[in-house]
Amino acid sequence: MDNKNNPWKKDFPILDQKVNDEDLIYLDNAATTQKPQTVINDITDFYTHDNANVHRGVHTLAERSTEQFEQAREKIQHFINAEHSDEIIYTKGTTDSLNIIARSYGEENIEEGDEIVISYLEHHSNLVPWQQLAIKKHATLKYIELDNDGFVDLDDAKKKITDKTKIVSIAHVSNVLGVINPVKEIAKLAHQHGAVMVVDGAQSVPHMPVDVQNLDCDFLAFSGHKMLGPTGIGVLYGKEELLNQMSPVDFGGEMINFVHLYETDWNDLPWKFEAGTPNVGGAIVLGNAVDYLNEIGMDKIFDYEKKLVDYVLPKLLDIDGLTVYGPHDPKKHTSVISFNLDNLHPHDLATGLDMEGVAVRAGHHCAQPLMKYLGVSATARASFYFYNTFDDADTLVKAIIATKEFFKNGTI
Ligand code: 7TS
Repeated sequence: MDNKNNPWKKDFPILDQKVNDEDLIYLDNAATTQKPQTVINDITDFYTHDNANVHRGVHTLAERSTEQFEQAREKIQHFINAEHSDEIIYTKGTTDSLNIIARSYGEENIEEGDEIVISYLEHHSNLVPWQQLAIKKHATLKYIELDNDGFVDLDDAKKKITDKTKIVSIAHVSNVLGVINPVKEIAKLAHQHGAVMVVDGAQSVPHMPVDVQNLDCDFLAFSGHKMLGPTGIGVLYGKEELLNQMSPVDFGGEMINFVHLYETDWNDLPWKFEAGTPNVGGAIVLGNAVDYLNEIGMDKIFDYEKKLVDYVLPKLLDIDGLTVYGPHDPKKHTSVISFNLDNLHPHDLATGLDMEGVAVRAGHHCAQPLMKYLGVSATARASFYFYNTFDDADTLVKAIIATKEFFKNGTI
């Protein structure tokens, strides 16, 4: 499929530009995705016609914005197949969502000697909150090993999750290795031992159908900006029964039912967890981004990205001196692909690619323990989305080869 046959690329105006005199090829979608014109227009439309604070005015604009804000919540509910709309809490993003779980459920349920189980491939935002909770509560933080392909290893999960385990928290899709972890099976294990299952969906929800009832996870965290929406808006899904038992972590307006002089009654879900003026425009526009994704269909997005990986991964593996991390079988690899070129720092590789117009990320990808586990200090990473074409994949391969040639006599 060439650029002309990808029906979606043209919807993203930012992609139609030159970088260093070359066509921009944006392959940093795991960091953040670009926005289609319709979503960009929705931001302007909201602030041009409907902007008002929510849940507190009887005037027409306040009613309009409140209605759209709550409609967006229902769109997100259906998108991840949550049972109730009050299980969808607006947050700032995945990091915020995970911190809320740690500060509320974690603080209330973890005691000395309890275990929290994560894995070696977690993003810092699904690691540091649990690490700090474990330190504070004198609990034990345990790491599940990865198998040879980089998947969270189920056999090791069976050993690490015990009757002392209270919380298990795992990335659905790794932002470095591109693996889809067996979170449904791990949730089952967690539940057999009476623990709750948290899924970090930052890299899965934008790319594949995610059904929280099917996964039977207790919590799911994800970010709007990685799925065509604006920055500063994200979602915390939690099972209603658990959220109802949990205390809010932020206090102020919106999250109260009645404030007495010396005590306060909390508001109902989901507002109990949404103190202060929320990101009204962000939430509404995220709902519109969900509409755009639904119009294509998440199955179709997943299948298209699979075809891109089928096409590009063997070509990358063929480049002499290039090490690709994660599975080498394209069927096991999602569209996040990390690699290193022999004798070249990944920052130099990424700078070389930028000279060819190709945007990739280089660094530790907020996963320093994983870098240590892999025995590297950093990697370069190309991450595709459905608006990337097979031509983009070819350009990446050519640009890596060109960069290799450029640096062949060393970097100094
Ligand atoms: N979890 C995973 C698996 C992620 O990939 C990220 C962001 C986060 C959590 C945090 O999301 P945030 O929206 O709250 O920042 N990952 C990346 C990345 O790979 N490059 O930049 C951000």
